[in-house]
Amino acid sequence: MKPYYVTTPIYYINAAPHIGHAYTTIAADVLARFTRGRGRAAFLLTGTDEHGQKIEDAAKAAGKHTIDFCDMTSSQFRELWKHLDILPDDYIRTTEKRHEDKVQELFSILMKNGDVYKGKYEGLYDVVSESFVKESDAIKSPKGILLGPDSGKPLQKLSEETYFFKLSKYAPRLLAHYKANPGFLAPAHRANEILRFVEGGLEDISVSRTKVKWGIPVPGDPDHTIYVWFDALINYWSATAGTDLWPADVHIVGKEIFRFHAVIWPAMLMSAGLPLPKQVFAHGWWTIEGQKMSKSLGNFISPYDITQEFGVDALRYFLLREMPFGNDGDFSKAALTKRYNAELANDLGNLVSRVSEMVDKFLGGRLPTKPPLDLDFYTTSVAKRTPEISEKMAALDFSGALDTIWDVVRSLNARVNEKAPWKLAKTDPKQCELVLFDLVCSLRLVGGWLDPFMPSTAAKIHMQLGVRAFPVPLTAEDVLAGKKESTGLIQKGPVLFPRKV
Ligand code: ME8
Repeated sequence: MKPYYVTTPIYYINAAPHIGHAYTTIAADVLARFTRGRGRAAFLLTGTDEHGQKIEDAAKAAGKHTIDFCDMTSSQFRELWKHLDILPDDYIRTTEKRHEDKVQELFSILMKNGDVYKGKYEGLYDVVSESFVKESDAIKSPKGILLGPDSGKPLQKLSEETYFFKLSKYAPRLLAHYKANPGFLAPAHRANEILRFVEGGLEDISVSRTKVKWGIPVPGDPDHTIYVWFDALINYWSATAGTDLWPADVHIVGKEIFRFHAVIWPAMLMSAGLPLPKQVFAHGWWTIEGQKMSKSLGNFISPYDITQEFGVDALRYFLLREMPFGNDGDFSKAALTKRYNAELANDLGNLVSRVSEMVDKFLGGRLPTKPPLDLDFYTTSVAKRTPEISEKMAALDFSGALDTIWDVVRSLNARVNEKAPWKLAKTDPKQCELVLFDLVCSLRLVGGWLDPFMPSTAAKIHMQLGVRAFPVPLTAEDVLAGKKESTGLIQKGPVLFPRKV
C-alpha cells in the first residue's frame, strides 16, 4: 500500500509563523504519526509559498533581494516545525527548480488542451489574499474605497493581458464528483457552501500576471508570470515527482482557502487528466482573546512564547483539544492555563506519578513476570476504547479522540481512589499487585494513544512505566502479551506538567 499522504497549505513567508500556522501543521503531524503508529507508512508534506506580489513587496520593504528574503523567512517555518516536534517528510518551496519545472509542465498541458487561453483581465485584485475579487464581493469603505472582503484592505484595479483557465467548463464535472464522493469535501457544513457556490455557476479565472515579475514564467510567453495561486496549488503534486505518492489522501487547509482547494485545484487536475486527492478538509479559525488575528491589532501569537511557558506538548494538546477540528474557536491564556492545570497536571500527570510511585513502593518497581489473566478493568473499560479512538482519528476528529482518552484517564483516577492500593498493600498484597498491574497496562495503552499528540510526554510515560522498546504498545494484544518491553523498572520520574499559577 502506498504511504498515507497528508499535506498542509504552503505558507506565505512575508511574516513570521504564528499560532494559526502551527495549528494546521500540528494537526497534519498528529495524523501522520497516528497513521504510522498503526503500521502504515505516512508522508507529511509542508512548505512555503514564495512567489507573487505580496512577497516581492515584503522583500522590498525589508531592503533584501527577494530570494535572500525568501531563504531567510522560509527557514523560520522550518525551524519552528523542528521546535514543535513536527516531522515533515518533505518541505517544498515554490522557488525550487523541481517545483517550477512541474508548474510549467502542467501549465503547458492546459495550454495545449485549450483550457488555458489568452484574454484581458479588467477588475480588482487583493494583494493580501493574492486573489481576484469580483466588484460585487468588494466592500465599500465610508470614503468609497473598495476593500477586499477577507482582508479589509484596499483593492488594486487591474487592466492587463492575461491567460485564463476555463474553470466554467468544469462546474458539471465538479458537481458530479462531489455527489459521487460524499467524503471528498469535509466538514459537511463547509462542503455545502462549496456545493452551492459551484451550483451557482463558475467563471473562468485569470491565471497569469504581466505586472508581477516574481513568479514562474508562462512557457513560451515570458512577459507573463503564472498566478501565484495556480503555482502554489501545484506543490502538492510537484513534490511527488518520481514517487508513487500522488494522489494525496488528505489536504488539510484553513477555511479561508477552501474554495481554492475544493474548486480550482480539482478542476486543474481534471483538465490535466490527473487523479484527484481523496479529501480536502477545511478547519476553522482561531481568534485571539476574542479578536481576529491582524497586523493592525498586532495580536499574532508566536508559538515560541507559549512553548516557553507551557512546553511543546501542552501547546500541541491544547490546540487540538480546545477547538473541534472544523469549527472556529478562541485562543486565550486563561483557557490554556485551565486545561493545562486540570487535564495535564492533575488528571494525567498525577495519575502517572501515583501509579509509578506505588509500583515502586509496593512491588519493588517490577510487575509480576507471569501476567495475571484477569486484567479486569483494562479489558472491560480501557482496551476496548481503541477502535473508538481510531475511528475518530480517521475522521480527523482530534478533540473527540482526546475526549475519549480523557474519559479513560479520569476513570483510571477514579479506580485508584476506589481500590486504594496503599490499603491493599497491607491487607491483600496479591490484590494490590493485580490492581497495579491492571493500572500499568492501562496507562501504557493511554501513552500509546497519546503518542501522536504529545510524543515526548508519551515517551516519558512509557519510560516511567518500564516500556523500554518501540514500537510503543498501541494495541491491547501488545500489552496483554506482556512483551519484552514490560520488564523495565517502573519508577516515578520528574513531574510531567508542573502546575501553573
Ligand atoms: O493562504 N486560525 O498561506 P498563509 C487557524 N500561501 N488557522 C490559521 C489562522 C487562524 N487564525 N491563520 C492562518 C496561504 N492559519 C497560501 C496557501 S496552499 C497551496 C497556499 C493557517 O500563510 C490555516 O491553515 O496565509 C490557513 O489556511 C493558512 O494558515 C494560511 O496560511
